[in-house]
Amino acid sequence: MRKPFLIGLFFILILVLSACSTTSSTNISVKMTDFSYTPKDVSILAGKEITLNITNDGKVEHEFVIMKPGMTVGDDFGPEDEENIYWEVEAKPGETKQVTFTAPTEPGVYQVVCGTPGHFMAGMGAKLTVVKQEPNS
Ligand SMILES: [Cu+2]
Repeated sequence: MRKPFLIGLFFILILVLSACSTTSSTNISVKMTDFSYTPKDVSILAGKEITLNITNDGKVEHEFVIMKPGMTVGDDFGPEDEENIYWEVEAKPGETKQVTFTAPTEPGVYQVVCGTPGHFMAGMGAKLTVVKQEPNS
């Protein structure tokens, strides 16, 4: 009774994992509005140079701040969080720009927040998933 269920679960897990890895890339696009990111979950390849196309469709300046591994801001981004920043970029209202950064070598889920006071509190947060590159891709 139990075994087929476990095997089924195993294959579902494989499917989910492979689906995730095919969507990760070295070229990502993120749109910022007042006050959210689209998409809210971005997947990139560990250790690679990443090209980020970022657009601010909001009426105020926004930031895309990647926190260091295991680091999260509390209720909102504050001065105490500055030292825990892995990488950041900001964009003015209506601005679109292309920037590059090197992805963390450590796979995992990294917190992304807007560093403008009150914005993270207003819901401006996202998730950056760093995955190891598939050996055959
Ligand atoms: Cu913001």
